[in-house]
Amino acid sequence: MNDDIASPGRKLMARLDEFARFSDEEGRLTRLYLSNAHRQAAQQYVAWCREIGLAAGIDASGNVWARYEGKQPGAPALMIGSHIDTVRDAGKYDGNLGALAALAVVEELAKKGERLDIAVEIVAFGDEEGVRFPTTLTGSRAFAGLFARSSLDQKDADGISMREALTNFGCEPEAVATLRGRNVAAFVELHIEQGPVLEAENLPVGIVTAINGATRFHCTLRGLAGHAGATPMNLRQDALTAAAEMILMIEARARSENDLVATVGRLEVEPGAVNVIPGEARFTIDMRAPRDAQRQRAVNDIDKQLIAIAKARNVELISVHTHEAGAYICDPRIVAGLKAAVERIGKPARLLPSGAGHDTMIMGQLCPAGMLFVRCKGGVSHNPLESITVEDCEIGFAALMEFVRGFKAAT
Ligand code: HGY
Ligand code: MN
Ligand code: MN
Repeated sequence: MNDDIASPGRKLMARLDEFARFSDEEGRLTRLYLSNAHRQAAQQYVAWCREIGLAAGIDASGNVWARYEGKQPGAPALMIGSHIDTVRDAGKYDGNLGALAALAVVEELAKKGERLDIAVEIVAFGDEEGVRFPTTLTGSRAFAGLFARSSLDQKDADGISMREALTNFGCEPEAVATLRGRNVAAFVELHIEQGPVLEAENLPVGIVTAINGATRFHCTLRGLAGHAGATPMNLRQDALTAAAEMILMIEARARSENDLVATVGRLEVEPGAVNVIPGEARFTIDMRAPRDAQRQRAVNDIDKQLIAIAKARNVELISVHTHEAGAYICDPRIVAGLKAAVERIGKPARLLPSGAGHDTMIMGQLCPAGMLFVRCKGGVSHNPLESITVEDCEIGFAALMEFVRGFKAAT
């Protein structure tokens, strides 16, 4: 393996370390959509693009986008990239690896003065995780012309609307819905696997066949706050114990079928005093499955059982579906192209599905799309322990580079 620090894989790892300092929180990596950390990271990405002669810009939804022309100006583009927003207390590879790898690909081409039959466009999407606002995949939805204008009115935990946040970021909110990218022949995303399969089979990279669909809910339970000592158990309207029964029901429903997963990632309880019966509880549900019918059946079952438990416990339930993304079957031509590229660099080409959601599932509505996975240690992600080796980073980059060089736009 090339030990030269200038090797693209090593340089990419160094850049990922540098990029991780752009955070909204001291001592841990949290980079939310349209935050200061997002602004700093986006500006750094633009600066790195300009260093290699790319005219990069930040679009109306906060994505950074740049184009490296092919042999003929105006040629159809292969778009590569990923997201640069993160979850709270994140690892530094989820999303950022693919966004910076895309930059590294163009950097490699520019360094060699290499021009392809296609143009290469690179993108750093500003919001994929959907941590700040209830909706998610905002950057790629905007780029794919699938942005719902109503999302502009969604508010974050501080009551700031997406519209205000976009304006404060220097973007034009009303332009987001009309952002649709054009002349994109295909989209490919390099991303960490965020699961255990490649490591278990001792493989550095994999090719994604399909991406799980997802439904997110936000549930609010309103009971009656009361005295912890003076209120008999049979006269309580305890919002937290109602939430607890619902959360265990959700887990049991997900456990009842293969491939179905459900997570309650956030739970808030009011008023939160040791001697007060909780009057209000709020929690989120995230449900995923590889087949939309399977997920929809589970969502319908859970909707019904939430209502039944709320009724039995005499609490008010407000349940809102805040996000819906259908499962995406990666384009067979892209899958075949990625498989051939991995084999050309001499690595086994393992095909596997993605349990995690990605911008690719949205970009796949605009153009043929696919993904390359890189092994991550223990399959751990959405966690500061997330890590990849420089060797696997090098292999992931080489496979992406090989795909880009070999890509032919469908005529
Ligand atoms: O939640 C997901 O699947 C992705 O990491 N946003
Ligand atoms: Mn991601
Ligand atoms: Mn993620």
